[in-house]
Amino acid sequence: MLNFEDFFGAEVTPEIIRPGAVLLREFARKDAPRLTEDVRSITRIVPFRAMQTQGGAKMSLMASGCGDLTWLRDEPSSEAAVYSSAIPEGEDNWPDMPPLFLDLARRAANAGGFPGFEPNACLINRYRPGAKLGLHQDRDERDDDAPIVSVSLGLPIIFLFGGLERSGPIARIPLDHGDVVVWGGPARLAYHGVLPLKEGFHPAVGRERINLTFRKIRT
Ligand code: MD3
Ligand code: FE
Repeated sequence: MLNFEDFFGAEVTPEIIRPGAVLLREFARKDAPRLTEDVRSITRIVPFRAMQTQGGAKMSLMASGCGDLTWLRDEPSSEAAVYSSAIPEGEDNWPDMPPLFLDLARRAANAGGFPGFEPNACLINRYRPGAKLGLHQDRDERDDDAPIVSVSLGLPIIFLFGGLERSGPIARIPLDHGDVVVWGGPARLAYHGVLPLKEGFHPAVGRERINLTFRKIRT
């Protein structure tokens, strides 16, 4: 069931970018300070690490994560991608998803028209000035029925949103602190990326942008 207050509450009006892609401007603004604190607690346990592309190239963003399972691509791998329940150092598991993460992801998915979303992983990307993310598809969750919910914190960035083929036209969408986007249905496998982060300083987050992506990974 769609939640009436999430959909029609005074706080946000959902903007449909394209079928399946719903922008909830400032949806996470109120929760941003606690979300940022939770990110800092997680990255004290699992520090941000440099990641690599499928081709083994070093990426400019750094990543951490939490949940049952999360993304690991910080080593060259013959596999397209690796999800592991163990942190790279071994021994311990990834930190649990903080209750606020889960709650926010569920509320956002609901407001975006994807009720019943139960993410089991959250990838945390960190961009410092100059960091970018090339056009790609997210295919590694092995569950295309579930949407991805993304939350932007800190410095603003220009998000690139293409179609199902790399060669198609690409929309530029500015994303700012507290903006949430739900990507599901026909938008789930669209090509996307971000332009290099511009220099700046955000009062709550500092000289960086943090992006949370909530995912349901089929194990
Ligand atoms: C559209 N992250 O981690 S979030 C990623 O800003 C990733 O860090 C970007 O792309 C970032 O894979 C973009 C927005 C996003 C996430 C997943 C999508 C947009 C998407 C999946 C399908 C279509
Ligand atoms: Fe992606």
